[in-house]
Amino acid sequence: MKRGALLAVLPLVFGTATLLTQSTASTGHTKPYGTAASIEHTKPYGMAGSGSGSGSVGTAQVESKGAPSKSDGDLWPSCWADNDKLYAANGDGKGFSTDGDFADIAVSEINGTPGNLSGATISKGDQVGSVWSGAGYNRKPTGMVCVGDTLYLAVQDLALDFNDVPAATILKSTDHGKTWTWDKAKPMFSDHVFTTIWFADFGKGGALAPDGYVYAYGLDGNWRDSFDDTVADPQSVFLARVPKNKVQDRGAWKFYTGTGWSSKIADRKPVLTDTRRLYAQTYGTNASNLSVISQGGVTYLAKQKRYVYTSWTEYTFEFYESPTPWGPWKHFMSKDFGGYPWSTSKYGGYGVTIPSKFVQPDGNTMYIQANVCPCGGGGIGTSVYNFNLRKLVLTPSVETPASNLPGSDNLAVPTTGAVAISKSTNSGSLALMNDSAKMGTESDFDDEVKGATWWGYEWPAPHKVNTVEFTSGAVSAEGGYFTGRPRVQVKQNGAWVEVGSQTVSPAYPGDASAGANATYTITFPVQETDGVRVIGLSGGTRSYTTVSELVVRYVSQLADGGFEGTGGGKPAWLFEGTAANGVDRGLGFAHSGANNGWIRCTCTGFSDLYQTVPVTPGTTYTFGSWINASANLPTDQGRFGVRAGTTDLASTTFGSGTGYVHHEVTVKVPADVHELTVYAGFNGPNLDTWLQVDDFTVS
Ligand SMILES: [Ca+2]
Ligand SMILES: [Ca+2]
Ligand SMILES: [Ca+2]
Repeated sequence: MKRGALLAVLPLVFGTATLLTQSTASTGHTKPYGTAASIEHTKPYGMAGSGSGSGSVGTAQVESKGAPSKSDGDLWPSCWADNDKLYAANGDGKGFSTDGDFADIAVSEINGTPGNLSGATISKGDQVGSVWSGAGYNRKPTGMVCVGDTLYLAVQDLALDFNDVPAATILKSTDHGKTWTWDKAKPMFSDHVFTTIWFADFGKGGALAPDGYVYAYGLDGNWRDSFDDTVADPQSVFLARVPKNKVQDRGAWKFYTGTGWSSKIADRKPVLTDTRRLYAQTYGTNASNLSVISQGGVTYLAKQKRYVYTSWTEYTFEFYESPTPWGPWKHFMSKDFGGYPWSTSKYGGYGVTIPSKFVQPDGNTMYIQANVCPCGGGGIGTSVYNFNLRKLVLTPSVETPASNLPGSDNLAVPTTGAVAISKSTNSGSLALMNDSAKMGTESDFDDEVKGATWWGYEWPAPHKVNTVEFTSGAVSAEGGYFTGRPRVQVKQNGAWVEVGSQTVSPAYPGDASAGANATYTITFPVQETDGVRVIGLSGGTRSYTTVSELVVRYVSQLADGGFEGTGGGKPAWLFEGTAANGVDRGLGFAHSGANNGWIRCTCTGFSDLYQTVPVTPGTTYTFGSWINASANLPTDQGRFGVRAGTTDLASTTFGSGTGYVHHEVTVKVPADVHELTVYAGFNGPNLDTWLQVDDFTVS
């Protein structure tokens, strides 16, 4: 379908009874789909209006678990020095010399590649920072940057209960991390302002830096959501920069003001604010109502010309991208590992970073470092308390128009580049969604008392789609089904939008009787999109849904041929001419079901309802419709037919009748024609004339 044609939308018209009859039975004013807006705010991509411009992230795939290294500790901010070694600092652990002593902070030198790492602890404890705030606080590493072979390390005071960050400073090493120097008289940052600091990672020695500055990101208050709200939860990221040879000179720092740079820290304005709250309520007793801006990292991906900020919450990774260090930052992924307990095959983590050293030559494949503390709520055996890497693949978006032709192909098979997405995944894998088998079950039970639940796909490039076949997994009283009806949304310019004129077959019961491993086919008007998902309210006493297969197709079909579709978006049927037009809903005028389309006027000229249908060249199709024409329609002035562009391929005429009459035409699609337009209308006799139409078919 041409997207331009969709602009000539036919608004859904309710309460048309007064036009067609004298009846006042106008029950159609209730918006049939008011739930759509109420769910919008829970969509994962909460940055409204964020476009997926060329070069932005198209799909993101992150492993549900990492690979351990022989090391001990957490946080691990790192940098890649000119000597080709990776340096990283850990909190509360021995570092890479696991036969050494425990330290509250340590620095290690790391060699090797993901899966084959080795290293040694080179400094620790009082060699690496001061505690400024007295008893009740620890020193924690939050950021590291290599300027050539000079290392800088940001160290903060963190309350022992992890809920307060009053001070931070920056250490320097010119001997590859063995010894560190800093002003021991006072911290560079205090009063909870800019006290969680990390640096933009510009690759080996900072070689990819755009200028002569070191860029430093900072949070106020705490390093993540303050569970006890001792201090404000961070919801904004601030940015500063300093000439790379003056990193420890606090007076040389300048803070981003939204339009420029100021020496006054009070002038700083956020480069990113995200006020979303995740896991507003959980069934368990673990942390809830989590803010999403946390101590992470920013890594520059030179091939993609993108900055990626890796944030996280207790249960999720929250990733953002930007073309510059100062924005605009756009949220592109919420990877939800579910509430606790986690398992050894699925866990998230904190202190999330992408070490530039392990960005692969393709520019898309990289590794995430994240940790899980045995002190946390992850559950027995789920501690990941070492330098731990998992693969992340960020595939840039491709903005070439969709070119797929109608057919029987499943557009969700992995070879199309489809990446499965969901609210969360209980097992850690979504592989069963597109393995062509409608058996087994995956659930998004995740301990959240959640509203929206979804299963879908994203592609790097747009596809035309008009059918989704959703097959459930296991069902119980706890969940496994949608309350109400699952609906289809598609991604447009990075935001999820509702699709109009959806029909579900068989009818979805909206409760547990929807059944296990049962397939529901949702059809809708052709959408050109780089993402599609089935979304709805999660059912059961533990509010989750299940899936065993989700197929996406672009097929030769009419959308909403019976006018029974739901959804607040663009309708399937378009209109041309001067007559009034709309849909009768529940007025008793339908040929079948509750609704029918209509046109009516006292006018001249041709008016019709029409729809463009994807077809295959050389194939023969039969189009049908049931039409009821009013008494004033002269013989042969009604017309039902099929055209290619403006060329009529086949049509049949009719005049007034005494009820619904079936009309049918058969056409063979000419070469190189991939869409036909089916229509029903009349030449107005300048007398009050109407058509009721229903049950369009194509076969
Ligand atoms: Ca809080
Ligand atoms: Ca499957
Ligand atoms: Ca109908």
